[in-house]
Amino acid sequence: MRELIIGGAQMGPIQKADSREAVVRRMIALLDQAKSRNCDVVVFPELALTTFFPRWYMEDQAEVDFWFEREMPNGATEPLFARARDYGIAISFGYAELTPDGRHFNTSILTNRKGEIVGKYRKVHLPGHVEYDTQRAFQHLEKRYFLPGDLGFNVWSNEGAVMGMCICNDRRWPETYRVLGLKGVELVLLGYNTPSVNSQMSAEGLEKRLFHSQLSMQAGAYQNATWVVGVAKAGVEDGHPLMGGSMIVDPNGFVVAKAESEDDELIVHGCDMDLCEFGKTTIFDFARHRRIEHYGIITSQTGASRPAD
Ligand code: CDV
Repeated sequence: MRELIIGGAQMGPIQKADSREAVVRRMIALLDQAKSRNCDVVVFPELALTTFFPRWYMEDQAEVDFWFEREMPNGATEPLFARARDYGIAISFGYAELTPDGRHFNTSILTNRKGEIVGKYRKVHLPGHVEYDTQRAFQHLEKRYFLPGDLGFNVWSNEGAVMGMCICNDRRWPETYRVLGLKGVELVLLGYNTPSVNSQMSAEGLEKRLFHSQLSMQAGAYQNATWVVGVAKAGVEDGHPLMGGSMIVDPNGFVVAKAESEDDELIVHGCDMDLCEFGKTTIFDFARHRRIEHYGIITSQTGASRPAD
């Protein structure tokens, strides 16, 4: 048995006016709870330090850059790293990254129990659009503010498990989990900010949004025999509702812990990494069963082609 007690630290809304320091105080309070429940690893949401700013259309690059971190840790986040280090808890959280050479990414990091950053991931599947879209109920401008991630889907041997990360929209793509699965992942850590209503279809509301999120994570977990921890930033940010539904999914695809609120809430489960072994050595023993001679189209083609009528 290789048990890690995992905490999913769902966060309630962050308003535009909230400072990084105030948000970090909330993250530390969640870490305090995690310590009292003996957590080994705590996962925070995508863009955990700020409001989900890609909903706002901005033309002034200085205004955009306000939402980005130039280094990690930095003055605002150092207290979070210090508390995690004191507690001996590994953490993962998302933030907007501005590199020294001026590139912008939607990023997440992973630390070990000593508070050292051992892994970095930059979001690959950026949803949304580049220009203001009058057809949408609200904007989703990730394609305007971020570059697609350039680091690929990696895993790290960390604190006794093979850990990988992805971010929000990545969780809907089977390619994400399969690449991680091919690298032996046992624990996928991901955060998300998912609007409660589809900006392009008002009939797609909370129930369907929660269903799609859960469906994606359950499928990814089962088909790759891995634990998946998905953590929301939820609630109403400056009038814009984000769904909750943070959950921990086991390597059989079962949900073993789930958030009930749309606020700061810690979900906890003792996750045995050895539970991954059965699926990885039987039905999803990739070495024995995958037929790569038929999969080439997956990496050579993006859009779907249809047969001629
Ligand atoms: N932050 C996200 O990536 N959100 C998307 C929304 C736009 C669908 C998601 O996949 O949840």
